Amino acid sequence: MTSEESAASDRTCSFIAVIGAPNAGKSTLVNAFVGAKVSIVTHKVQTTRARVRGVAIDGAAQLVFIDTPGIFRPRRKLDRAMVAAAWEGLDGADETILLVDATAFDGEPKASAMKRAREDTIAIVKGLAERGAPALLVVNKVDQIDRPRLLAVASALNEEFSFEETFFISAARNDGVSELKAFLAARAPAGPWMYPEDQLSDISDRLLAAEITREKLYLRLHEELPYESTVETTDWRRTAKGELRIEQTIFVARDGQKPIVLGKAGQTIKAVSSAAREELCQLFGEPVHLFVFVKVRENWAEENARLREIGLDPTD
Ligand SMILES: Nc1nc2c(ncn2[C@@H]2O[C@H](COP(=O)(O)OP(=O)(O)OP(=O)(O)O)[C@@H](O)[C@H]2O)c(=O)[nH]1
Ligand SMILES: [Mg+2]
Repeated sequence: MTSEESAASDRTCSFIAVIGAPNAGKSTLVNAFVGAKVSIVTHKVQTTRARVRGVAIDGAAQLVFIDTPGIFRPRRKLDRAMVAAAWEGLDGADETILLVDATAFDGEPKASAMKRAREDTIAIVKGLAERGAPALLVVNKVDQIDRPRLLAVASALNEEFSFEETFFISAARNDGVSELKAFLAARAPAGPWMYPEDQLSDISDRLLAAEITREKLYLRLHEELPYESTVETTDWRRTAKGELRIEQTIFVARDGQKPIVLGKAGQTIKAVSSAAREELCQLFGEPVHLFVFVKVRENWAEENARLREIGLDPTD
């Protein structure tokens, strides 16, 4: 046996599903594990819409993290497909992490968003109990709350479900993430690596490019508008000079939303596309020509083709 073959035979590989209520910090955590941005992050709930795999290596272990959409009470076909995608993330996973935003459990809920995050989390814990699957409790955003209150959050949740272990982290500050990663690596089952060593995610460049534009859009739009919009990469080619040229379309649900996305004298769309272009240039390491259009498509959130385009499986 060559040394390379013996190294390969020692390898372990683990699939780790990361679930939780919207805005818990799941995508931030998966990015922190991978050490690169594979999934977009915003302060708004329901940012992630489909499952994204992020791949990290820790010694002999390859850890495949499955970032999932937040689990909440769904309304539209889009929402139902998102929640289904999150629960399906558990299928075939070796580990399940329930990520909880500690701030949502701190004291009496002050805002309706906190109340919703709590209710969503408790519903997920019940869902885990029904499945009878083991899970790890990871309490996030420890930078926001002091230790005794964090312990109270963890013990309250452990009363609802007997988690295998409890961890306290700050995904955004990369605090406690490497310890959690080492724990997962130590438990990874023996087996070959599922992805080539240099692959960081399973998302296509076309989809990642659309997601980056959606992130910039989410950061600029207010209230319901982000949830009522979607972004697709509609064209991807090399110019005669060999430069990367990308066309994207933002779909909104109503006529009145188009002028908001465009902004006064096109300022909003210009700011969105220039922020997206800048990030795409960095990501691909070359200049990118990006053209972003806006279209009204009333029922896009009910259309199978739109959902498939963003990596979802419309089940009904
Ligand atoms: N203070 C603090 N904020 C955090 C931490 N981790 C994530 N956040 C913030 O929480 C917000 C939500 O983060 P995301 O990673 O998008 O959360 P998510 O769970 O993927 O959200 P959905 O995709 O909408 O379900 C962002 O504003 C993050 O910057 C943390 O450790 N501390
Ligand atoms: Mg997310």
